[in-house]
Amino acid sequence: LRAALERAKAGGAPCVGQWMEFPGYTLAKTIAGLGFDWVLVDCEHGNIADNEMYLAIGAIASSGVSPIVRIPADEPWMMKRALDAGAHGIMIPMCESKEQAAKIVNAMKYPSDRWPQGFRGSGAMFAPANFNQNGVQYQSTANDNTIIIVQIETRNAVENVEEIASTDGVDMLFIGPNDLAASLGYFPFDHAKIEEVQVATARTLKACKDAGKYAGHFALSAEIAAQRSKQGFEFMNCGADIVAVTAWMAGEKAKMEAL
Ligand code: 3PY
Repeated sequence: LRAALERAKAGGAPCVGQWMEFPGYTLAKTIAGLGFDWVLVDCEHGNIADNEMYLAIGAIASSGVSPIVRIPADEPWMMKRALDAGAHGIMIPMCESKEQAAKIVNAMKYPSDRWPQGFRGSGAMFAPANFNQNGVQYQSTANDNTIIIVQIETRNAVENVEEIASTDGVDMLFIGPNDLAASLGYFPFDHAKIEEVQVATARTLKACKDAGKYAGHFALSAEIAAQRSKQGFEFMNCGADIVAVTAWMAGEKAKMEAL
């Protein structure tokens, strides 16, 4: 995942993925088989319980694609479950301060000289296989290999965004535009048209660039993803399974009705 992010940062193709809201090994395998850089398993808003998260991660990683898990909340035990299952990256919703970001980082780092405050527990039984490593290799490289993504999606987060971006160990700030719009007092789905949301978005992007961190943005189509890539974001999805299913099926239904 880091290599794909570095490619994007160097001006190459953006680091692009898809969003999974449905559970299912075969679904994860099918999406990953399309050849994205990553597939995100959404345990915040998706219908994906713990065991299904394990299955999806295995399906994605075995296709040579990076599994990322969005956990439901900033809880160290949830980070541990997703890391131990073999996630290559973890996304944490609603990060609002440098203190919170630092706590998140410490929860995801094994204690080491570099990370003396790290408190991730040893015992990743299944993660090594999802990195094509043995247990020793995994434990000695996980601190460097695992990408930590915090979401910027509230007014408080934007007010503290430079400090959050400067937090050691945070790899990426990822804008959740719907929550951000809601937090700023607007209707979520209109975010692209709202000046205040776009000002907050630009401020977040600049904070990432100034701190040398990756910048990510949620996108539900290739058109939106391309706009964000042009703006300077390195990482974005270009859809979600639930959107693909409903949009395509509704379209076919409409065509049948028009016959
Ligand atoms: C948002 O748009 O708020 C997100 O977090 C994307 O799911």
